[in-house]
Amino acid sequence: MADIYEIAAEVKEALAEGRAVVALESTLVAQGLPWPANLETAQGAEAAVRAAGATPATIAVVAGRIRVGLSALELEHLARAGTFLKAGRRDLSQAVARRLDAATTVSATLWIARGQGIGVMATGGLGGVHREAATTFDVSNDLDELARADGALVVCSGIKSILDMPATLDALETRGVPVVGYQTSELPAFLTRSSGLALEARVESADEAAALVHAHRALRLPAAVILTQPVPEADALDAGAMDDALASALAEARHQRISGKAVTPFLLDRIRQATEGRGLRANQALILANARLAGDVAVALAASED
Ligand code: PSU
Ligand code: MN
Repeated sequence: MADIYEIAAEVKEALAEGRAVVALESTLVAQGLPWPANLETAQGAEAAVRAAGATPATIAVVAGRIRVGLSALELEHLARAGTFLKAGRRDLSQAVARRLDAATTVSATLWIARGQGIGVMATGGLGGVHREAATTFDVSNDLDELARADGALVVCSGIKSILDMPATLDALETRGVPVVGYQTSELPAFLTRSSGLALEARVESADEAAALVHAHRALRLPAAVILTQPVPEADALDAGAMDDALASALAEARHQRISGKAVTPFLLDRIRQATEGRGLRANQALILANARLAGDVAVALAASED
């Protein structure tokens, strides 16, 4: 079973030399965004990590091998094929045993990254408590993995606003996961900038973020640290458009009895259609900005952990 993992040469080298590496998840490529915007975004996220001076490691399962860092051709295959399963942490064993192709969610990506000594990852919006979780029990596996990620840093634009944001914020508190605003005192709301929910921690710079993560690690606290920045202003969806699109998407999901892990991709797709591409632009822009910020903090962390 030694060859379950395949680590890209540049990632291996960067890790061996103690240089900054940023893990990128692949569910947003395979399930979260449509072709060809998904490939553009995946390439753009890698470029943003490089521009910060860090090495990107996009994580996915290809024919049952866990890949940390994909070639340009493999990245294109992931984006184009349309056949990759969506794998949370619990789906990894089956993907490996049956030699499947699978994209990894935040929970699976975090697990794999940490196993390789990669302590920083970027995504779009976190999974969390769904709006009807009181009856469906639909709570993303992301939350449990975030609770036990040993000081990994996850950079995002808050919790996907298709979810119950206040409940998710509370669930993160229960699990001891710090949620830190990057130049904001409010939880960003994924495609829109503000949720109206106050955050208790805030940093102004990548260096300050790195210092907070450093302290969290020195304390050996078991949870991840979430660093959250609002979608860039120019690309943000306005709150009214988002609310309307979301209300009809939720009604349709209920009507069609969409359940389990199909819920998130379904809702994102409907919102994109209802907002005529503005939702897509916002989603792409925030992913690129998060990759850049993750790169900046990873570089600052690598310097401080020398
Ligand atoms: N961010 C995006 N789009 C996405 C996701 C994040 O901009 O599609 C993915 C992440 O992989 C996250 C997953 O882990 O959605 C959550 O899915 P679920 O609610 O089924 O746990
Ligand atoms: Mn779910």
